[in-house]
Amino acid sequence: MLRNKITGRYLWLLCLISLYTTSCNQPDEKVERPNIIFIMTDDHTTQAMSAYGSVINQTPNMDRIANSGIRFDNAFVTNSICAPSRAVILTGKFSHLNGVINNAQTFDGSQQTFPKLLQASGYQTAMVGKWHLRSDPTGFDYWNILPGQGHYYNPDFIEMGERSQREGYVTTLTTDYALDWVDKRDKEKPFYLMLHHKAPHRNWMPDTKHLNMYDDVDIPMPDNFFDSFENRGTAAETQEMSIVEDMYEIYDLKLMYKTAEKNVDKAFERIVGRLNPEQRKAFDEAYADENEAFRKANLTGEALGKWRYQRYIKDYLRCVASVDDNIGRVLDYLEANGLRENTIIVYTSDQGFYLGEHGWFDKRFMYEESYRTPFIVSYPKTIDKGTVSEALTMNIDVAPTLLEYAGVEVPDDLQGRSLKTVMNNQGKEPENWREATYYHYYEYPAEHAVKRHYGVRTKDFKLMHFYHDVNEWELYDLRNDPKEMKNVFDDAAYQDVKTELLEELREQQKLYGDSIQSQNPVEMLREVSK
Ligand code: SGN
Ligand code: CA
Repeated sequence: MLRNKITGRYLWLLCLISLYTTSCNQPDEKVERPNIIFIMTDDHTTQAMSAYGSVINQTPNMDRIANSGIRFDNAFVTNSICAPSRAVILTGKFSHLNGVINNAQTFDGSQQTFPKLLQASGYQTAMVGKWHLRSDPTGFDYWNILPGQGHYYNPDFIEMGERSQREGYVTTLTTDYALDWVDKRDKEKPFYLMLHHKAPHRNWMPDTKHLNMYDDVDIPMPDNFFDSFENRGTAAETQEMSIVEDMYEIYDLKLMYKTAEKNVDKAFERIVGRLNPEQRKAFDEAYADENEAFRKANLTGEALGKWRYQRYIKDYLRCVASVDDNIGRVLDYLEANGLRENTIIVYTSDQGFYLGEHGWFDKRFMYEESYRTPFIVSYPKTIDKGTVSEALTMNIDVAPTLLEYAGVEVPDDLQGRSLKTVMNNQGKEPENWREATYYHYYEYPAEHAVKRHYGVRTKDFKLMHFYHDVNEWELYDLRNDPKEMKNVFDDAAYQDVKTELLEELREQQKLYGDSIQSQNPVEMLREVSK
């Protein structure tokens, strides 16, 4: 009897406690919140992903993510360059508001970011790999980052403020550290992990195990590789990102032996100086025969262009292969530990990249290849397998999307829109979805000489304005000219489209609070350092 009374009271107390915790803890702890892994590469573009129909390589592990979830075919960045893209993702705000308009600026880590909001709501948070925002990461329980651009071989890492050199290949090490953290986490709480790879950023140094991949094949070349830039503006013509003219023979193309005795490129020497003797031997041997044959062949003109393209693209794809292998390790880990079902996995890049289109490497332009970014998401619990979405999205949407999935209120000042409805509804856009995306690039004068520009893109057209030391407009009909080879801004047949897009541009600038004047002229004049 007495025993029953005590049990009764105890149960009543338990009920009270549980009622209290349910109403006080936001969000409702009874609902299991998803884990989130946000994987981002540096300069990986959709043309080199089989999930997006690549004709030059296979990425089977990235396909595992896409096939088990959703692929966004119209995912764009707001400013196609590294640090700005990262700041946009963290804050959900355009560059002119988050303070990082180019790679030279330091991210103010005291501002609101979505990892901070996740952390405050009870998530364990970690950031591993390339960070590139100059200030230390904030909002993470654990961080282990590459200083600046980081190195491919035996890179330094800064782990919670302590810098040391690690032995190994950067993509594998970054994955190792990320998985170690996931493994050691508090298993009672959901986690959020940012896993940021350096690869496949310039100067494309493959892991030793991939050095001979693609040795015996010819990678197809884009048909506009030898572009004459007719019917385009000054900016496309005066850029310095040509594979033929602007790539360094030693640093980029690994022609170590061409001028080895007299003129070894100093930057490259410093980088290969990090390799241990075994790595160095594998590296040197991998290129030796081809370099020798190249030296004897004395190629010129188109033949030289083709050779340079093959050397570039193969190294780029070899770096991608390592990313893909390591994504496979992450997926295997999640599957082996029963975490696949309740983990949202995002795979994206800080922007797209040119793989020889227009004869280019690098990014920065609002032209399709560097404007579009890969964006695939898997969350088996609510996203149907094999979904494809045409919805126009931007990287400002990452923050609100992940906050909403985590059950955290999305602050009003975020400029992006949550993609949760799109994802949970077979990729379909709600009726009031945006009809255009907005872009603004500022880093000029700077490396690669891509002029400042801003613009809007609808599903069918793109309008761009290049400014600062030029004043030129470009308009492309993406339905009939998807490779953007002909500017139709002054074409009489497009006058109505032009008027509409100019109006759209004004609306977008109003919506996001941007204008050419929003830049800080003093900051703009600072030399952009590497
Ligand atoms: C380095 C590269 C550039 C590249 C920028 C920005 N040059 O400066 O080719 O555009 O990074 O890249 S290098 O000689 O140092 O390799 S970003 O992805 O970090 O924005
Ligand atoms: Ca980048």
